[in-house]
Amino acid sequence: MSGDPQDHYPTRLEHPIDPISRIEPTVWGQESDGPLSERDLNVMATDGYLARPQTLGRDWLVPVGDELARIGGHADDDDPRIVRERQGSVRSVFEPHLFSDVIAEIVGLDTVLPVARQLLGSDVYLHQARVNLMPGFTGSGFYWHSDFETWHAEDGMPMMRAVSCSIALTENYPYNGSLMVMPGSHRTFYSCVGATPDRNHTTSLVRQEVGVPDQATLTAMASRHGIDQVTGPPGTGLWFDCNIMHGSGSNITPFPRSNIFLVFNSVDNALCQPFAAAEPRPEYLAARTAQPFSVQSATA
Ligand code: 6CS
Ligand code: FE
Repeated sequence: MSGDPQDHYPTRLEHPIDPISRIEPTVWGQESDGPLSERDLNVMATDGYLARPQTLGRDWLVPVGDELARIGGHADDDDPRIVRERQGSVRSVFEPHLFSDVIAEIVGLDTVLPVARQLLGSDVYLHQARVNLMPGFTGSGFYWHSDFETWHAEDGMPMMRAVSCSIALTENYPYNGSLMVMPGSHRTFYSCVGATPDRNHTTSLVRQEVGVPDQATLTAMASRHGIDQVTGPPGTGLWFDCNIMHGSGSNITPFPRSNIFLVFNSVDNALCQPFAAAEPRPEYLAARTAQPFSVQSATA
């Protein structure tokens, strides 16, 4: 489409191409712009992720846990924002901030919104928000992927200027499906082979099959970057760059793993037409209005 930005990160191709070096910085702001220290900013720039304990203080954990149980328990089957596991349990609920005042309030906390603004060096808005409920015994994981690959291909996100904040509501052990990341992988874009099927999002949120690197590429990436597993107590906020390679295993333990997952995008990185899909995904997966997020807009 004329006027749309150039595609620096071609993907969903017929044939493999070499990895592409990232153009944009990971950290756009400075120490004086917000709560993160110089050291935090350096960790984020180098590793592509940063864990911050007490993103949600102790007082929040019980009310938020109750809220998630309520959201999961009242899931309406006709609502496309509810994504279920194949065996029926609720896996993800999108746009929870629009029907839960508690979740909307969390987005505006001093430990959340100013961090997003500092990392992206601008006003931000919510590109996507969800709660992920990985129950004990039956929770299934997420295969290796870069979020940006999907947001670029299917949502038309032009640049790498987005960051996710995953707030743990339960203890993340090494054995209950906690997140695995490849530190430093965010500085390279690994194009994927295979065209996007129509209405891909109706299956990809349970099991992603296109937009994932092949096994040889993942093997090379893992030997180059290594794999870190992110564990921690409830309330921990994990910030991770939009392009970091990550995934999680399934959860056969009795211990559930649930989190609130907020994706912030810079208002200067508004979506355009998808780069590798016929139609943009629905608004509840990818907001198309880049209005700066403010605490008032959350509670209005
Ligand atoms: O679809 C999304 O927006 C996110 N979910 C998955 C399973 N993969 C890509 C991206 O992280
Ligand atoms: Fe992801």
